[in-house]
Amino acid sequence: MKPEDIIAHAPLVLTQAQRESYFTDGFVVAERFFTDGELDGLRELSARFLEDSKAVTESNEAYDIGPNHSPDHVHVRRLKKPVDRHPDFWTFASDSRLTEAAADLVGPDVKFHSCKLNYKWPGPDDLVKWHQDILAWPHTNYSPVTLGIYLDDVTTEHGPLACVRGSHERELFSHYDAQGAWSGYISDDDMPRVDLEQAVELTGPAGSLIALNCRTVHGSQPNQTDQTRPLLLYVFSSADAFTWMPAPSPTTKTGDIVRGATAKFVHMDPRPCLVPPNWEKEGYGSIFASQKVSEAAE
Ligand SMILES: O=C(O)CCC(=O)C(=O)O
Repeated sequence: MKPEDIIAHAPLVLTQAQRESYFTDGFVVAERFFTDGELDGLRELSARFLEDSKAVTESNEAYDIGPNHSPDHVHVRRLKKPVDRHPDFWTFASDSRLTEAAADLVGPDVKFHSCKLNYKWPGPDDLVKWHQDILAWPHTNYSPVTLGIYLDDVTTEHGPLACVRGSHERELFSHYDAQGAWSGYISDDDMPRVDLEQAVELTGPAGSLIALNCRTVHGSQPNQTDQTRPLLLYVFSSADAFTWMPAPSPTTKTGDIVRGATAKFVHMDPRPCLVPPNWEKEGYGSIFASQKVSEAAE
C-alpha cells in the first residue's frame, strides 16, 4: 500500500499528525504511548532473561553476548527472537495497541516479520553505526516499519536511537565493506552523502513508542549513564510485502498476519535494493557482531 492509501484509513491509536510526520520524516516518536501497567510484565521478563544469561558464556540462539560478559557482569547486547522465548512477547505483538500502531503505519492488513530486545550498556562499547535495516531483510516494497518501545526513560546520555530525517526517500547504501563482506553499516566513503545535519535523537520517557521506516538511516551513540538502556523492537509490514531472501533472524511467527487479511496481490516497489548475503546459508549473529567483525577488518 502507498502512504496516501494508508493515511486514508482512519487512525486507530496514533494521531493523524504522527502518521503524517512518520511518512514525511521516516520516523516518529509517540511519548508515553504505553503505561507502566502495560509494560511491567515485559520489564520482569527482561530482568529474568538477563539473570538467566549469567549461565551463558558465548552468543547462542537466544543471546548476543558482548565482550565483557561474565556471571558477575552481564553484557547481553540482544535477546534474540523474544516472541520465541516467551508467549507474552508474542501477545504484545499480535494483540495489543502495538498491533494497532503498526496498522496506522502500514495499513489495515499487517504482517509480523521479526523481533529483538536490544540492550545498550554503560560504557563506550555499544555504539551502532549508521545503517538502513532493509538492506539486511529486503521486501518487495518499503512498507516495513520497526516499532520500538523504551522500557525505561531514554535521554541523550543513554544513547537513544537517532534517525536521519528524510533519508527514507533518498538512496539505499551498500552495507558491504571494501572486501565484499557484509559490514552492516554505511561505509565512511559513502557517509558524506548522508545529511547528518538532519539527524534527530529519538529520546523519550519510559513507555514511549518509536517508529522508523525500513529505509531510514539510523544508529546510536554509546550509553554515558550508569543505567542499561533496553529497547524492545518489533518489525511489521503491510500484508502485501513479501521477503525475497531468507530473513536474518526468522522466528516461528515470521510471516504471520496479526491484523486484517492475507494479501491476494503482491505490491512491488520498483526502487532497487542490493541483495544481502543468504543468511540461511551464511548464518547471522546480530548487527553488533557484524559491525564489530567488519571494524576489526578495517
Ligand atoms: O539499539 C540500538 O540503539 C540500535 C539498534 C539498531 O539500529 C538495530 O538493531 O538495527
